[in-house]
Amino acid sequence: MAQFQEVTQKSMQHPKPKGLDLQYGTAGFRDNAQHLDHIMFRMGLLATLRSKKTKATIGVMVTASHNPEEDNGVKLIDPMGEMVTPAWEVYATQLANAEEEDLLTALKDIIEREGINLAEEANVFVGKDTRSSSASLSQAVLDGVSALGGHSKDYGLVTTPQLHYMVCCQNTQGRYGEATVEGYYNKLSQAFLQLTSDVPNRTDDQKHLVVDGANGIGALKIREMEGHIKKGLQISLFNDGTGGKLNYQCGADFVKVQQKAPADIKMNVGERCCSFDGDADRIVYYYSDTEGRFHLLDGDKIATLISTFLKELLTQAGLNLKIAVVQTAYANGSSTHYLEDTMKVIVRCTKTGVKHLHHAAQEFDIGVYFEANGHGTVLFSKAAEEKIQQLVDSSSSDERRSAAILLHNTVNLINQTVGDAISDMLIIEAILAIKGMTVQQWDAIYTDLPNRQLKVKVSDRRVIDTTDAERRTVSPAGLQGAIDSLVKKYRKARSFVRPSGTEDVVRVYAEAETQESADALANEVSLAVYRLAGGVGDEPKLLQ
Ligand code: G16
Repeated sequence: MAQFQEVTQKSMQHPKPKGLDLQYGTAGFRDNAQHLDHIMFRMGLLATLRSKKTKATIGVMVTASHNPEEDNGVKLIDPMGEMVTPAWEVYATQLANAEEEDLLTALKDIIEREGINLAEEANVFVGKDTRSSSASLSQAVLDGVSALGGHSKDYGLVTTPQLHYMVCCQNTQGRYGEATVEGYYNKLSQAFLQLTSDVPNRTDDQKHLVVDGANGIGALKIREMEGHIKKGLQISLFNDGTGGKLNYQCGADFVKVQQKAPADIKMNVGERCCSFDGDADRIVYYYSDTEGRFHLLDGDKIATLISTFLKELLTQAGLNLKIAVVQTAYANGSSTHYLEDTMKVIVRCTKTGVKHLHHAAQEFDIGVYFEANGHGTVLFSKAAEEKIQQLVDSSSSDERRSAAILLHNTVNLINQTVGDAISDMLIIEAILAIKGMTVQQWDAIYTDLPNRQLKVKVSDRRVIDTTDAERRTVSPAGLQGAIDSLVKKYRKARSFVRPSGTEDVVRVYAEAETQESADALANEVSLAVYRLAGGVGDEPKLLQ
């Protein structure tokens, strides 16, 4: 077939280095950008097949998110704007790793197994982040799409959540919104301004927010959006990409893991600050107190703030909807206790990776999901949205209807397709404004258990296998026993390890009653990983 000839020919311009084997990770392929040209071409092919199969538009985002500038990666987006279904992750890996001479066989295998009609139309939306490698890699995706006769639309520089949003808008024929960047700004800013318009006497200080753009795409997009929201929010933007390096000493991952403010940011005492990550799908908040101590408000605190707000509104609106919070093993123990014991909401724990949390959140009328690293959003079931809308349209008592209007605007402000730093920032700002709450009051809802995250280099991180939503290891032999004994040494302690799906490291998490204990436990568990799971290089250094 002519299409297959075209694939073979174009593939020669994007050759696979022989023997290179890459795995589909937590959120797609991610590696040094120099290894990814063939992967991008092939993901263009795969997205085209997925589009033919689903008869819908598919998205391909070129980004390595929180990773350093020299890395890159690709995220595939399914019709409703969610991450691609896990069954197709397997195809992605097969296609990515087929040697050049086996590429057509791998392609035909997917076509046959999925019963794809090649005559079907295909549409693929493509976006990219600001990395220097992203331009040529996104061209490779476009080449893959055209090789199989698909149509593509290149959105150029967009945040990951913006591309998820476009895909959803397109496949819902505009019901979710207009599939343009301007449409995204209009939808979110209108909802934000409506939510905050009735809040009396907000001072300029209360409207002010310091934003760390991680020197990435989020900085560009917040600049574009600023004009739409300035009546309700005044932003001081740092790490806007004009000087510093992407994600270097800045960004949500740096702030969360290092538990300190980004370099090159001006933070006054008590001032609300937030950091995006490299593709603006994560956000964390922070401030420093009068003693100069740094306070982090991570994904757990964000989930608590949002779920408390929604629960109160549901009560005021008299709506009986089931609300749950979905977390991962990284969730601070204090947050889980607070949500379950004080807030009385259902809490679920899944494996790391937004796709897992998203799926679990879909089981509830309202599913609030957040990873501690600041990646998360809220999902509203169709029934929940309808009940809210009915109340907005009704002539029920003022209090019930006012609560329903707030809920309605909240639904419009949230990007339900995936975690979105811009949308999350606006919902947090709106909630703080409506509740007249300072960042310190938000922080005081519960106190985090001190915690520490470390990374350990091993020769093959796949030797670590986990179970129970990654809270326990099943291999290598002896590791879980060693962790259990170490945890027993400390009060209120917990620790787990898991192989990262975005970096070539094993991640170690520990929490305990004091910071000294959390640090010591993290150190000791790192050493156990190093010794039992094939550590490379020097033994992990002890934290001082
Ligand atoms: C991606 C995923 C997140 C995950 C993070 C770290 O985020 O979307 O769900 O928490 O990687 O994953 P891991 O611990 O497996 O490296 P991002 O923002 O980097 O795309």
